[in-house]
Amino acid sequence: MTRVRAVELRLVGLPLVRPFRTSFGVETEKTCILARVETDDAHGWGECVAGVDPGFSEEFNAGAWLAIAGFLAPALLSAGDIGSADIDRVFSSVRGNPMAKATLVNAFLDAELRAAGRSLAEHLGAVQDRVACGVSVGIASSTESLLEQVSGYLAEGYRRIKLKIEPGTDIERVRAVREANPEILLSVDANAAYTLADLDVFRALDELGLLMIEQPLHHEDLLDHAVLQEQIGTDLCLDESIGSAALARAAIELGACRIVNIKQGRVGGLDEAKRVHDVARAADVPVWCGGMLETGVGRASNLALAALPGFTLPGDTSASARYFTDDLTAPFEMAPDGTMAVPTGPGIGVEPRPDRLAECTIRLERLDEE
Ligand code: NPG
Repeated sequence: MTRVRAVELRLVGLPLVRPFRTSFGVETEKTCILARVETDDAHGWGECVAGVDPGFSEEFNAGAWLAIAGFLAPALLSAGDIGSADIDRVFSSVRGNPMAKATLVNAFLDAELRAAGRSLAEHLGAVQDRVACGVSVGIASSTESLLEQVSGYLAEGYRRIKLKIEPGTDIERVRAVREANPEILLSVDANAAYTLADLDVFRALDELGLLMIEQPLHHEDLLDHAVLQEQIGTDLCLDESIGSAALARAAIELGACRIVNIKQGRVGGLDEAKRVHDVARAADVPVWCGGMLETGVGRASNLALAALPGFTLPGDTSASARYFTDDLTAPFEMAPDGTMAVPTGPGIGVEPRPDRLAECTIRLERLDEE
């Protein structure tokens, strides 16, 4: 049990090595909120996975900042002596806002684990010390450029290629990648850009030996996903639809997916992510760790999560160099066999480098105990 004395919020911006285009927009810079929580015993870091605009989810940086500074941080600062198991109760007066909540939930957990000298991986129940890495390839300007990017990533050792698709930029592109690489683990991610009226597209994709089709339909359409899953052989995977362990249970029981993408930031933090893992595992549904172009702070948490036993598919846990020329932390590197080491130090096991952090900071606000 410990007391939170201060919460420091920053907005940081890091240029991406190449623009990342999805069916909902293009990003050229990673801009996110980082929180540093100070307790009586230690400090801890949390990264918010919200983006600049509400394209992927309802949450976005400016809104998440208000939710944290206006409600969540004050609740934490006035909570008295607490442990990470109490955080759901401390935040119970704020509905939704899982990305904003995850920022502080994870930062508090990091501080608690640092104080206890325990790693996040150990806390979550990790069973591996290295995890298999995949890479997510944004919508390219041409098929040639896509093929070139894919070959580059395969040469680096990535074990699974995920292609972003959108209506009109799908079957032909995916087929070209499959024909050039008949044996690789290949998946596609639509970020909810289709409807059941696009059944022909899914039937065509179904012929391409894909590992999964991720989030084809609107995030609220669990029933339509179940209908689609019945029509095709390829496993559906859900991402945006899985906002909590309860939703994971509903999606699995409805037959809306056969694979779950777990993003700790999307479900309200690391402990809820573990509960999503447990629900899926109990139903024999494989999971993998999604990514949100995180800096080293979020990446460290993702790697610990991806080391749990149910994570049997390669995650979007790519090397720092896939995103940034200079990460906030020491760079995460992938071995030529396509695996990355799970951090072993206390808490998330990494720390932003002060000089790089200062360089990337756009906005800073400190909230102290009253
Ligand atoms: O490697 O971190 C990564 C990116 C993986 O494709 C990826 N993320 O829809 O899952 C997604 C997508 C994303 C990125 C979504 C950023 C929202 C923001």
